[in-house]
Amino acid sequence: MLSSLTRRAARSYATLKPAPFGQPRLESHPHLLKEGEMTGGIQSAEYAARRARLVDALPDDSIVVAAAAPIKYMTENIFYRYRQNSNFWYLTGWAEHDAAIIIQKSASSSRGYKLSAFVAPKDENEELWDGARTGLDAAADFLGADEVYDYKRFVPELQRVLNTSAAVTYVESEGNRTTNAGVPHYVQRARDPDPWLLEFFTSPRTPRRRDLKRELAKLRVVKSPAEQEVMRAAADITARAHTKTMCYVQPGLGEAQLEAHFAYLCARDGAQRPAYVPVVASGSANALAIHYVANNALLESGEMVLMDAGCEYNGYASDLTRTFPVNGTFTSPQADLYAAVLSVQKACIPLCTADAGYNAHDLYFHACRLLHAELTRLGFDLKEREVERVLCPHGVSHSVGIDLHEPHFDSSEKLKEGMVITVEPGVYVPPLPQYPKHFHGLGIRIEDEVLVRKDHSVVLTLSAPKEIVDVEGACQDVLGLGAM
Ligand SMILES: [Mn+2]
Repeated sequence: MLSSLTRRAARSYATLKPAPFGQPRLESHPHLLKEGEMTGGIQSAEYAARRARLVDALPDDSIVVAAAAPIKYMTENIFYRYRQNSNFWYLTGWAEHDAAIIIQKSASSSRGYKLSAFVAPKDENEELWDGARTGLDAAADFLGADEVYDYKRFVPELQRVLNTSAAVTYVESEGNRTTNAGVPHYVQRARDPDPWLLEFFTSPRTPRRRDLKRELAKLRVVKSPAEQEVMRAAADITARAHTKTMCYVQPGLGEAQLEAHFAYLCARDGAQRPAYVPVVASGSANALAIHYVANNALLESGEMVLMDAGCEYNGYASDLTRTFPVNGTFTSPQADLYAAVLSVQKACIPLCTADAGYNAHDLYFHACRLLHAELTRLGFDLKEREVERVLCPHGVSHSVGIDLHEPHFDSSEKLKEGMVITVEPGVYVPPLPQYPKHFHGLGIRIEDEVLVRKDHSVVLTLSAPKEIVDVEGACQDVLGLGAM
């Protein structure tokens, strides 16, 4: 049901294009959303349930602060396509920037917490430039907030709340590999934040400040049934685009063309963006670099191409790697090495169940042990742990979700029902004299996304071929599927 407010807004804007809100809504985008959904595939009620579960797990009177990501700029005033902060998205489904929430756990509230939201107000002039905003009135309804304020009031209100309460406060420590954790962007941009607020965020030991990211990681690692369905759809789009890219591959094309072809197919099927910069690595120099993303070499007959690429769909990432022959047929050393990696990958997938009792570490060591045996069979003379040190130097599993690599994934925690993880053994043979010469320069990785169930595992990326005969068949397009 729509509240009268939403209905009124929808009615008064019904004839207007663009849509009346700052993100797709059933009223304006019935092709993207169903009744009750806040974002594609996820109900408003689920967002409320996530907040309630978070609050339940925290001490009495805790405060939670989460904010939208800032716009990022490529150059002076040229912005990148906006992507919402993952945790803010998880808690709200709100797609606009200049937004934040403060959640106060409170026994006196009937739902156990009070939710204050801060969003950009409607502004005819600015909306003329930047497109529609949802505004305060509709935000109260969409977010189920107790109070909604102009985003300008966020930092002053945060100061007031922190000043008047001694409760433990959960905030996201901003920063990543390139920026040190520290003062969040909203405090940096505020007019004159109180010096103690800067201190609150920068002091390394504030007993009152705790990391929201860690708390949410515990919830995010297990996917709800609705999340599983969105992730299945994301994986489907990605797997289909991989298959079609195999149909498209031929000598003389460039890695860049495969990347573009893949990106086009994902976008056409509804994905909003690539989940990461894809690896499209042909030939030895490229495939041996795990994070090769230059993607600017020409594909030569007789080589393989390793493509690690996935889309983001309705806020969830997908992750898939296939290695396939440029001319449609593996050479016999390529096929031998491919079969070795494939047998390891297939042996690991059934272990991704709650009942098996494995964690991601165990899976990695199990995969390395199997790979050691497979490679020995192929004539490699391997020292102990040489697979881990040289031939497969990366882990074989990580958690996937809103982020491609979900934060704070504990690889020593037993796999639980509802987790989505990757299984991605690889082998990369450097041209060293101790390895059989015919394998020199071959790099192969086979990666699927797996949903963990109690007593079985579900491969979400199922439709991308991985058996040799199927991969070759797709590259030769024997079924006449066509590259589109
Ligand atoms: Mn991966």
